[in-house]
Amino acid sequence: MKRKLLVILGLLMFVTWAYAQQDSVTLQHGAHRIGRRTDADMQWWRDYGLGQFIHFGLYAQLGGEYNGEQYSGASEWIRSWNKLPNAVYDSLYKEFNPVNFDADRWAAMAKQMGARYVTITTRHHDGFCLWPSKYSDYTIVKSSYGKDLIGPLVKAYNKVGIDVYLYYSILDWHSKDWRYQLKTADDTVAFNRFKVFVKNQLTELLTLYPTVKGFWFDGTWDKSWASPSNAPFTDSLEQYLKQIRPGLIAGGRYRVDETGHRHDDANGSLMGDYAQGWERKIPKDYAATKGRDWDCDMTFGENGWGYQKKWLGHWKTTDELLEMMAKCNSLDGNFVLNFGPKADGSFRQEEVDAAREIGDWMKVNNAAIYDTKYNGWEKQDWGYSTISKDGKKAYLMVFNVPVSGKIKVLTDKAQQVGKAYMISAPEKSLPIHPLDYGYNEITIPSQRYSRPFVIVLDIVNGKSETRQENKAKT
Ligand code: FHN
Repeated sequence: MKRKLLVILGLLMFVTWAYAQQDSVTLQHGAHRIGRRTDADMQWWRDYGLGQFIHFGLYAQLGGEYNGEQYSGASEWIRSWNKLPNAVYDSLYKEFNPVNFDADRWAAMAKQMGARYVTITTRHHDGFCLWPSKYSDYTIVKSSYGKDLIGPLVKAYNKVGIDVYLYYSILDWHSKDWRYQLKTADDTVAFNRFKVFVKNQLTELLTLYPTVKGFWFDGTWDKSWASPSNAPFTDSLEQYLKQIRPGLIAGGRYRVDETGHRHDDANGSLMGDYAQGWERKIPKDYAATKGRDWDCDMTFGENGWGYQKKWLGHWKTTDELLEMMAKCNSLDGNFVLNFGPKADGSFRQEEVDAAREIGDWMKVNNAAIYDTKYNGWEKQDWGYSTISKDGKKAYLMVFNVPVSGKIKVLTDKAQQVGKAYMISAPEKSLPIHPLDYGYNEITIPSQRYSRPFVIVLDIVNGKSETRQENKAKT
């Protein structure tokens, strides 16, 4: 009997072991960390709340049009349009001359908007470099402008306290060595040269601009880059970049593991420091974020990142953008709004206006966005909430006020609400009426609201009080 039991136990252990083996793949080039980074650089990244994205390049000269025709794709993709000869596009640099580029003005606009970091395209898919790269002859120094744009930008943004990240496309339509797919031995030889070029350029960027905080990689979906055989290179490149710049923050979009998985390795762990998959979309709930660091980059239009002469289709209003920012932050992500400057280096008026309006809102309400985190509440009808890192203040970003003028707020069981007030009038407490099941009814000052607003709840930790008459034993 005892022997039988031992055999069964042994069998059970074997099945459990075999199941566990099946569940996890042994990877040399998968994620090297499970879960979030815990260092100060990453903590600072996590606290940004709001960022600015800038897509600037030769595509701005066309603004989504060629020969009087409108390109229906994203304007920065126009080089791939079969109605536009490559040679025409590749000559645009000769006229590229952003005479109205004023780094201090760009930085001032971002600062006023409340952005704490910026990501700028150093080289988009068209291959044109906005900095004087010694590894390419297709750079801004060869244009009519004739000088570096990234350096002054980094300096100006840093001067006003904004961190700079560099967008870098691995995909390069201009390079003779870049391949979408490696079909022949020659392709492999050429692509190997391309990889050296990428490494050189990334090293060069970190060397030329030592205050840069990290990279936002793009274009890594190609069969060449995403091939399992590229796993050792992408892995060692990330490690190399982090050696030359300790604390560097690299998005999770560019590595591939030896099984061909991108973003997440074959075991479902994120390769990189934050998830880069939330492009023009926002996770529907906290579970969808998998508890990771992430940011969402968002366009004003439905798609299109570079300058577009005609704003066709739907373009987001300031209130819509504020709501997206609130939602992202309530789910522990940063919100990054994209701008597409015109070829002369100025911004279109709609973008300037939106930046100013967002900034006006941020001036009053930024405590709900900066240095806050996911507060564990379920989504509620009135809007979105965040909580301060010490857990003492919950911020309710109210987008919907019911006709009753009262909102019902469901807090966590362990959170007792001490006081509620409008962020703009902290001295005036709002009436709170505790309800059963953890709800508090808060009366909103009766007035016409032209923008969403923030209510602060002072949180007193402890069990929430339930009124005696409600303690029925049901
Ligand atoms: O193809 C690009 C696109 O042009 C733009 O740069 C965006 C920004 O997130 N990234 C790529 C698409 O994922």
